[in-house]
Amino acid sequence: MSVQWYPGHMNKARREIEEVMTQVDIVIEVLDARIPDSSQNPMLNTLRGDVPVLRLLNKKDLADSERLNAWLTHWSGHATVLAHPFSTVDKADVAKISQWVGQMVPHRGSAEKPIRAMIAGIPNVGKSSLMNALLGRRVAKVGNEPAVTKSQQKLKVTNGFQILDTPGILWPKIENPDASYRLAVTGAVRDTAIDYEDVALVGLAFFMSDYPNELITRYKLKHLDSDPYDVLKVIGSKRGALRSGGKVDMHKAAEVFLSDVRTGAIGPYVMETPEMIALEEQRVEEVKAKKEAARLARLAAAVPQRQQANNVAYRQAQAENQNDSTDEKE
Ligand SMILES: Nc1nc2c(ncn2[C@@H]2O[C@H](COP(=O)(O)OP(=O)(O)OP(=O)(O)O)[C@@H](O)[C@H]2O)c(=O)[nH]1
Ligand SMILES: [Mg+2]
Repeated sequence: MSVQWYPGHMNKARREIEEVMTQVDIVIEVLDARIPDSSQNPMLNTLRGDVPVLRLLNKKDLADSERLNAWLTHWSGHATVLAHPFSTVDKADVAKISQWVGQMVPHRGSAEKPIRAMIAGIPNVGKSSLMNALLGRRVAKVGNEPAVTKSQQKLKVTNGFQILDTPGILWPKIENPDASYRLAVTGAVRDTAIDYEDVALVGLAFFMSDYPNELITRYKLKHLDSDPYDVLKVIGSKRGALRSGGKVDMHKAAEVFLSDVRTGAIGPYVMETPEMIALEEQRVEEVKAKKEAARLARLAAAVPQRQQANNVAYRQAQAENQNDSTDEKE
């Protein structure tokens, strides 16, 4: 099972990004620091081509800095990629953007040749918040849900620096099912496109294995059951997610838990490590290879069947021809 969400407005946004890419000097890709790999849009990477990218691992205030640093080390050494932990509410971070951008696009930055930067990324990562922070006023609508921005918006930060805000986009098929769930857990997928309980259980299983103490502290648990379903039930009962009759409302419990995860109420976390992603990618490749082998086997099996069918049809046609010539003689 996996989560997929690619509504029509994202396809349109993708086309518009493609159209303006040739007039862009740098892409500022806003990532979610809690999912450094899964929040990278492979489609954006393809559209970008050789255009340099500044990757901002935004919402660093919600992220576990140790795990985040492992990603920075993992990415270091790429000439066209610069990555920094970031927060749109950290004024010092925002002030560094023009320096980082200038470092990557040294040949521009004057009034005549301003640096043209495109802010892009998956939904709900803080692209519009970044635009507002850079301009020091509210020019773009911000909201704690995906797909708040629906069209592009270009503004001048200074005489030497222009930015373009774009709608958050995902891609038509998220191949790694685990990654698709992490995107849903952190809030990049619209709630109507997911099964709340499923997503909460995946999120809970992650916290149980990687951050059990934070979970115990947040929900004042005496111990941690081994089944996420049981843990979610306890969380629901402790947080008043009840139906009439006192039974736990699992949907409400899932809402409470996911809201805590998304706002960082449980504590800072990062859901993925480079090693884990490498393993998952290997698994995706294996599944793909198995599917391809099964497809080829089906094709191979179909050939003799088709040949047999052709032979029967040939014999029938021959028999009919013979009958016709016998009829003619008579
Ligand atoms: N904790 C935290 N929240 C942030 C940060 N930056 C942005 N946010 C929040 O993230 C949510 C999404 O912000 P937006 O700026 O609307 O995100 P977006 O990427 O433009 O979203 P779409 O337009 O829907 O693609 C809002 O609730 C912001 O307040 C940050 O550095 N830390
Ligand atoms: Mg936006």
